[in-house]
Amino acid sequence: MSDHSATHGPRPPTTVMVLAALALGVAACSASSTTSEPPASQAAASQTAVSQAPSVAASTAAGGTTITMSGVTFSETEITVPVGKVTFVNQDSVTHILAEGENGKEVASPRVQKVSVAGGNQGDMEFTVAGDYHITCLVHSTMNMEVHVQ
Ligand SMILES: [Cu+2]
Repeated sequence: MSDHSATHGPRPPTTVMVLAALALGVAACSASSTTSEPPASQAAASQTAVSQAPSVAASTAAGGTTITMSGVTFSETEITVPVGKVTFVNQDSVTHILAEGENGKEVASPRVQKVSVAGGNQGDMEFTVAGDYHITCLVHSTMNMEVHVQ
């Protein structure tokens, strides 16, 4: 008879090491290099479109750019516009809440006031400072676009 030595030793806990590495990777993703101080108390009055009748032909809004939201998607993923307002036309039946941010989350110090646009309505975002903006919908995190203001 041969000698059956013990071959069932404890296995090394490799999964624990992988998890630790993942945690370190996540923690290293916080980069904060912006030192700008936005005038937060400036955009308080933007509800001026109450008295206007709902005009469907919004593609030629005077002095502005129009983005259409349909099928829970922006009509453009990236636009370049002058300083001023951008009009968002909601052709969906659901409300879209537009804000500066990404993936459904507003940035900590937004430079543009968020706007809630009910289904079938339209709303404006006022871009008063040149720069690059990520715009997202606080209701639908998959709605993301970029606005380059110059
Ligand atoms: Cu939305």
